[in-house]
Amino acid sequence: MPRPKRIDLIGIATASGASVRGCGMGPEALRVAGLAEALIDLEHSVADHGDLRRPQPDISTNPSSWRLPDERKADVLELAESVSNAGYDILKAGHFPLFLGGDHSVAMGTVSAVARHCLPLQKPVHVLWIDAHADYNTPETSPSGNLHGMPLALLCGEPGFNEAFRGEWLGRIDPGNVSIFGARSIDRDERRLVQARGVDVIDMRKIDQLGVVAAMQKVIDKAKAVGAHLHVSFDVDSLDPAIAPGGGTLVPGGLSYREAHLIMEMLHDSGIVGSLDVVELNPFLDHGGKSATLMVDLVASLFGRSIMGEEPGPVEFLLAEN
Ligand code: 4U7
Ligand code: MN
Ligand code: MN
Ligand code: MN
Repeated sequence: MPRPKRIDLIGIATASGASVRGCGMGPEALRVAGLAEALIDLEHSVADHGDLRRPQPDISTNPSSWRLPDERKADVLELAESVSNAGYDILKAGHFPLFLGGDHSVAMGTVSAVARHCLPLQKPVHVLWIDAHADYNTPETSPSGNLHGMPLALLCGEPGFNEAFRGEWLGRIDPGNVSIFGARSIDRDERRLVQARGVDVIDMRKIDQLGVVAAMQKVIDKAKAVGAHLHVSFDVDSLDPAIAPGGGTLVPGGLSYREAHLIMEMLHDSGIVGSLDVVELNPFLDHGGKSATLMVDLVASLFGRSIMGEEPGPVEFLLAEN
């Protein structure tokens, strides 16, 4: 039986990296859907730090629309810095940080926190990016200018980000230690970049062909082989829109209900997940809390909830059967 964890929740209530507003309400929707209660029910202890302070109000220079991406950049960077510092403190205290987004630009801060924490410990960091998108655009390749499509490129040290993006808060990861899981929408120049850097992209076709168990087991084995801290960044749009309509950048053909639960169960059994983001949940677009409730159930699976209340045999055994 794995030991109970001390899990620290921290909300980053922002949509500044996205073109669609509403995911700033994500942290509260996850709380209302019973996130802390689900974790406590699994015998973990939970501390909720509340939401980090928003740097600026959501006012637009053009009252009829959301502000332009450039006008939102300062918010994204201020938040990235405070997320990185808050996450670093949680990790240093030996707790498990559970970051509640917010749009996916918040991962500039969350992954930085993990990278900064692990660097002096000489512990490699593996990032598992569960997403319909690759989020590997740079300001030069991005078709939209939205920063939620760029966090991995920044974290992997891609050129094209100006000095505004640098600072003590920024941690670095190796693109060879990134696995993108569930992708089905990658922009042309973005695809060239991930290919050139050797990022491991487990797209939906691979998942369909290999099966989700073999596909996820490869990621876990790769991270385990180097003794990595596994950071999981879960974008709600990785899920099929039919089961998770609460997102601003939905793409058909996503992970099914059972596939998503199974990968979370496998991640739990791996014992190597050290931090988690739940991002891009948009309660304004959700249908009656459906996506928020599903996300809470998926997080519960990652923290040990199982149908029979016990661990099944190792997944290696299931694979060895034929
Ligand atoms: B998300 C996009 F062009 N690639 O860069 C972009 F398709 O965090 C979408 O994964 C990015 O939801 C989606 O704007 C970011 C677009
Ligand atoms: Mn994303
Ligand atoms: Mn996405
Ligand atoms: Mn999105």
